[in-house]
Amino acid sequence: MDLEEKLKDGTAEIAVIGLGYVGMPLAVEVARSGLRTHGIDVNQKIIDQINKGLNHIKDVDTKVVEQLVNNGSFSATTDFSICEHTDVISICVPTPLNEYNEPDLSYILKAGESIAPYLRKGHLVLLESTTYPGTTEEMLLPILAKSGLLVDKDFFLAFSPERVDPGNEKFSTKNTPKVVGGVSADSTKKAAAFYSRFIDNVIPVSTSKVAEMTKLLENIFRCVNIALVNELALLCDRMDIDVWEVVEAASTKPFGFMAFKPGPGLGGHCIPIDPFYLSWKAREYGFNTEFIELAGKTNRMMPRHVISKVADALNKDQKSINGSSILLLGIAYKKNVEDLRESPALEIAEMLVGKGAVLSYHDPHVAEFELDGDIVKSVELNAAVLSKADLVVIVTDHTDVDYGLIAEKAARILDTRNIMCKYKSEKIERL
Ligand code: SAJ
Repeated sequence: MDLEEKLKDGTAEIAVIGLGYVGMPLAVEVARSGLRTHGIDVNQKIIDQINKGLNHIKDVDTKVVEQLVNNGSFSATTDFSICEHTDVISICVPTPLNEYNEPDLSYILKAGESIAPYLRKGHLVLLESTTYPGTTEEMLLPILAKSGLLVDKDFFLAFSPERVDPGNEKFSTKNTPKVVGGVSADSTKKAAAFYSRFIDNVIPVSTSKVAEMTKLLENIFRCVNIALVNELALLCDRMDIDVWEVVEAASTKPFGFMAFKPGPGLGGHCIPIDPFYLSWKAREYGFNTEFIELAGKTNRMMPRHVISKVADALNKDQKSINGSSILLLGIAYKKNVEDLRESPALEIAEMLVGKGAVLSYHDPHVAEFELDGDIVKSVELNAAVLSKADLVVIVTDHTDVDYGLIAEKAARILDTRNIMCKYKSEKIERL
């Protein structure tokens, strides 16, 4: 039977490679739609946890994982040979930058090499990892073709960008529209049929390159607009204009404007990284992506700007950073997540310690982290801790924090997220 028929009668089996913040929600949604799903990951600990019905991804409901594992719809393994018994293989592995700030496709290529020996007639292979246009067709397809099978004749291949927003309670894998573009029309059709089984709205596009570029536009749009408002924050600081009030006022425009907020810098493993996949590829075409480079430079300036604001705030109390006790509020890269990757708070912490601050932090989502080789643990947020601090620096605006207590007990506050906008007090400084 061909894939569409197996999808219709629910006998299709799916492999999801990479069980992180993209692969795990995807695998759970596929299994919930009634298709037998096999998670594949190189991390044996994750595999063992899942097979006990446990879950390591915050945005996934552990009860659902337990149910799916118990009823046999979902299981995990490190063994790629399971691909031989599946009809669809989805690759959701990381696409980081290497130490030269260049794309590191090693995880994608390794996944392709691991699949190729088990590729068989009728297989649909999907790449979901954010990457530069051309990766699916120019890098992954040749590896799969080593099997001797031919695309379209034997197997199908498409790219479909993930659109997972960590911590977003409104949009999940199921109700977020899904763009899909194949290396051929038939591949697009097969991929659209697969996703339509468990995603409400599937958007086919003409090629895998269009789908790859679509994702990059989405993330570059965010990176550039965040940089724009960060640059404005730097200028407003000099002009003594309240940038938060400016953004709020501009947000009243009912059309043609989308609000972004200044912040302490750009974190996460997508927005600071994905744009440089395109700027790297563009050089192959003799093209400089100026907006991306400038946005990167501006966003990278923000942690240092926070340090200068810390010095200004302490100065008001005739104090220096050196020797002052500073409490960082939030260390994760954005609110209500536990992820530290590329978090600007890490750079801010390092710089403050480097300048002699006596640093502590509170983050309800991050119990500890490594700072200059030492493990630092999150302190409890209470009156004693707050009154001991010369300055409280809000770096991540987690929802589950008692900002009233901070307003009452802290001697001075630097709020880099404007989360304390409703508290009017001389002791609250902002970006
Ligand atoms: N940030 C600002 N100002 C803003 C918005 C964000 O400073 O106005 C900062 C955040 O604090 C964070 C960084 O930018 O440090 C990135 O935040 P983000 O929410 O844009 O990025 P991610 O990586 O958590 O999630 C994004 C998704 N976000 C949204 O669409 C809202 C989406 O772009 C992608 O689906 C996802 O990255 C991905 O995997 O590419």
